Amino acid sequence: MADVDAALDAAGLKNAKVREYVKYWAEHTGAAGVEVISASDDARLIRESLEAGEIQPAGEGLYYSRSYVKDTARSEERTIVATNNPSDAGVYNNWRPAAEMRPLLEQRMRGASAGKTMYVIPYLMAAPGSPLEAYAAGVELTDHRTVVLHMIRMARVGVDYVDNLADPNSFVRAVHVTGDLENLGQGTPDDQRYFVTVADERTILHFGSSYGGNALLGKIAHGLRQAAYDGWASGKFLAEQFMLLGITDKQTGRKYHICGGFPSASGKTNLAMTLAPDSLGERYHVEFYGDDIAWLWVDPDDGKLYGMNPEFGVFGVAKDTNETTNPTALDAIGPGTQALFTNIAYNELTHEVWWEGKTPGPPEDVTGWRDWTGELISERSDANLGEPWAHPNSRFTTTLTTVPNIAADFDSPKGVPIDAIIFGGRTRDREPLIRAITDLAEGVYDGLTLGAEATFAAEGVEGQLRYDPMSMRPFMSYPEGPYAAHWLKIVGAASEQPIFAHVNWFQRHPEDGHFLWPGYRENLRPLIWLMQLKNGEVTGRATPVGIIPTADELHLDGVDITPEDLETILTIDNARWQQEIGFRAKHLEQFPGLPEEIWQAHRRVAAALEADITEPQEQAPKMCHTRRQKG
Ligand code: OXD
Ligand code: MN
Repeated sequence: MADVDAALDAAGLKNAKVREYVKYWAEHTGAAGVEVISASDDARLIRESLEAGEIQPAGEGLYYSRSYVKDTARSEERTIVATNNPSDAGVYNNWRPAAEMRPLLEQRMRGASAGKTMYVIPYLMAAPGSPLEAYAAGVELTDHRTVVLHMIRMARVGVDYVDNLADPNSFVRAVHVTGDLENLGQGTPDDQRYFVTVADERTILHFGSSYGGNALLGKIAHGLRQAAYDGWASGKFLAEQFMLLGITDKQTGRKYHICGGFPSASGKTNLAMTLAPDSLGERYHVEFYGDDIAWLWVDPDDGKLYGMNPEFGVFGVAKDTNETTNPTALDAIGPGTQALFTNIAYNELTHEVWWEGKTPGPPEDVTGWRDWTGELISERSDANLGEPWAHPNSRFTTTLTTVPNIAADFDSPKGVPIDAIIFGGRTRDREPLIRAITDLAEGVYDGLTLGAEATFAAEGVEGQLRYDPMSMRPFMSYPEGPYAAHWLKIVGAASEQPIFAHVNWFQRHPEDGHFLWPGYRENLRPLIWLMQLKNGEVTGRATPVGIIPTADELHLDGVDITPEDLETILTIDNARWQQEIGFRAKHLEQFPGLPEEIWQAHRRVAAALEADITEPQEQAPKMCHTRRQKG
C-alpha cells in the first residue's frame, strides 16, 4: 500500500483537495506507490523509461515508443460525456447519466493499477495568469510512465499550478488507468474500454488505453470536452479544436491572428506551422501559436475577441510530414528537441526513424528496420511486403518551444486578439479557394456545416460531406443547439467582429484529378487577402456563399497554377451548391433548439443561390459546364 502522504509531502503538494483526491484513487486503484511529477523530472523519467525498455533512443535527445497494437487511436464509440442532466444529451456527445457511468468506471478501475506506480501530474491548460486560469488547472493520475512523458511535453506541469488556486477545489480530476491492454476486447462486442468525461462534476475517467487523446487527459478530454462544457456553463468562453497562427506585415507593422477548425486529414497542423512563401517572405512573417486547440473569449475591458492555445506542445500526425509539407515540424522534432515518436518505423541498429511520406520511399537497406508493430521488415512475408512501415496515426510529440517560428508572445496570459476564424475541409469540388463571410450568424452557420469528404465511397452519397461541426464532432460535450447559441453569444459580444472564411486547398481537376491549388506555403496568400478584405484594402467579388477574391487581388507571383485552374477555384458552382444546401438542411434538422439566426442564415444563402442560378452564364460559365458533365 502506497504511503501517499509521504509522497505528497516530499513533493511539497499542499492543496488539501488534491491530496484527498490522490489518496482516494491511490487506494481505489491499488497502486503500489505514488510519485508527484513536475516538468523538471523529465530527464530522470526519460532515463528510467530507457532503462525499462519502454522507450528507445532515436538520435540525440529523441525517443521512440510503440503502443500496444490494438491501441493506436482515439475510440469515438467508447467515448462518453456524462452529466447529471438528461437535457445535456446532444447528437454527437454520446451522453449517458453520470450516475450510471461513475460506478461503472470505478468498478473497472478498482485494483487495476496494482503493482504499478501512480504518477500524479498537476497541470495547467493555459499560460499562468490567463483570465481562464480558473478552468485550466487539473491533476492527471496515470499508471503509465510514457503517458507522463507525453503530458510533460503537452501541458505545463508542476505542483505550483494546483497549490495556489484561488479555489483549491477548482481543478479537473483526470484519472487514467491503463488496464490489461491485451485482454480488453478492443473493437469487439465485449470491449471493456471507457473514456468518460463527467462534465458537470469536472471529472475525467479513462480506462483501457495508453494512447494519445485516450490517455493524455489534459489535451482533448480537458482542453476540449471539459473546457467546452465549462465555457458554456460559465457563459464565458469557447473551447474549440482550432489551430492559431499570427501573420505580421513587416511593411505596415500590423500583426494579425487567425484561428480555425479543420476536420482530420485536412491539413490543420501543416497550416498552423506554415511559413510565408519565398516571394512573400520579405514582407510577411508567420508565427505559430498552436495546431490543435484554441480557447476564445471576449475581454470586457477592450471588447475584443481573444484566443489562446491551452496546450504546451504538439501531438502531430507523422505521416506525410516532410520538407515540403511541414519543414517547421521537422525542425521541431530534430536532434536535441526531446521529441518522442510513437508507432513509426524504427531502426534498432542506427536509431533512425521513418514514416510514410518522410521521404518518397522507405530506406532501401532494410537492415535493422522494424515496423510500428515491432516486426523486422526483413522478415516480412510476401503478403505483408506492401504494408505501411508506420501506423497511419503514428505521432510525434514535442513542446511548442521547439517550433522555430513559435510566436514570441505564445505564453502571454492575455492571449492574442483574433482577426479571423476560418473553417476548411477537404473537398474535391464546389468549395472555392476561399470565401469570406462578414455576418456572424452566417459564419457560425458555415462552421456548423463544416465537413470533409467521406474517405471511402460506402460511407456516403457522392458529393456529400461527413459533417464535422466546427471540427468538434468527436469533442462535443453539450447539445448542438445551445452550442450554436453559445457561439453567437460569445463572439457576438465582441465590439470588433472577426471576419469568417471558408478555405479549401484540395479542389481537384474533374478529369485528371490533379490538385488545382499548390497548397502548403502558398496557403498564406488567401489568408493575406482575407486580412486585406477585412481592412477594406480589397473588395473581392460577392457571391451567394461569401466574398471571393478576384484573381488580381491574390498575390500570385511565383505560384504554379494555370489560368483555368485559378478560375475554377475562384468560382461558385451553383448547381453543386444547391445540392449541398439540401444536405445541409437535413444535417441541421437533427439539432433541436438551433437558434433562429442560424436557420435565417441558411435560408438567406439558399435564397441567394436560387436567385443567382437564373444567370449561370455570368456567374461561372466554365465551372458549371464542367461540373454538370461530371453529373
Ligand atoms: C486528435 C488529436 O485526435 O489532436 O484530434 O490528437
Ligand atoms: Mn486534434
